[in-house]
Amino acid sequence: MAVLSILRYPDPRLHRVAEPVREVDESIRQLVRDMAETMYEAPGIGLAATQVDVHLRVVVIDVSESKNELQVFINPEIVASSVECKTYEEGCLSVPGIYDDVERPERVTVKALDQHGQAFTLEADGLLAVCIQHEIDHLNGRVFVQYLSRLKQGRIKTKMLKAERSAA
Ligand code: QAP
Ligand code: CO
Repeated sequence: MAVLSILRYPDPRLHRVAEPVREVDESIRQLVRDMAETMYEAPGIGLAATQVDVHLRVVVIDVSESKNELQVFINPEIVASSVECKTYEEGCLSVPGIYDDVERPERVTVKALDQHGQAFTLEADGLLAVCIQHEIDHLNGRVFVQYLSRLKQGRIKTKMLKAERSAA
């Protein structure tokens, strides 16, 4: 197991579109274990492979209070979304310290493979629904700040670049 380093916005690699996993093999299971360890260590509730500079369609999520309910989504696809939307204050491990409101469908049905290559379908609402949509966006090269105004995006970019410089 290993804690992987997380790309920080505005790193251009966060905008790459991830490739589907062809076969869920031991190397994918190793990636899932490393991503889970990275997410728990952060700590966070969701992480997409894109954020650790692996451009494959793999997501890990744990929205439980006890942090022992890992959910793995390989090649996730949203097959249905509710018309009703809900606003949630989102954050992101790739944009530390920044939280803002994003509106998304309130419920989604997601189809994916688990770490054994077994297909499953899940209906999600609440925080899990927000998290799944946020993480699938990462696989498509989209970071939540892109839902905010241009003005806010610019301010966030400047703030992140300054923080990066003072950390170096
Ligand atoms: C995505 O985000 C998410 O700024 C997962 O300093 C967020 O785990 C989905 C984190 C909200 C739904 C709602 C953020 C940790 C963690 C920070 C995360 C920070 C430290 C974010
Ligand atoms: Co994120």
